[in-house]
Amino acid sequence: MTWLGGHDAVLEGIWMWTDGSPWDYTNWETDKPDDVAKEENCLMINYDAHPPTFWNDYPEHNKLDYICAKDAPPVSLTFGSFLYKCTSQQ
Ligand SMILES: [Ca+2]
Ligand SMILES: [Ca+2]
Repeated sequence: MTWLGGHDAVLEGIWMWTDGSPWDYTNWETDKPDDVAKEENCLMINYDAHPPTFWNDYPEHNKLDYICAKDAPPVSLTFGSFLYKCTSQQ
């Protein structure tokens, strides 16, 4: 399970990126986001969905690996090379 930099912590149901990028793409699993117990405000990927690239909202008190984005180059690259993994478990 891995954090991406998305959240709806400011206003429930309004998702945004922590770096201010436009929220112009989503890849939610079919029944997500579901805000279980009204405490799921952060965007998680790489969990037991099929495929694991689907997104889920998840409570922010969980400590997970995370991914940060680098500036995109002017050419289109694959998902894996577009993202940069900053660190391992905190
Ligand atoms: Ca939420
Ligand atoms: Ca959820």
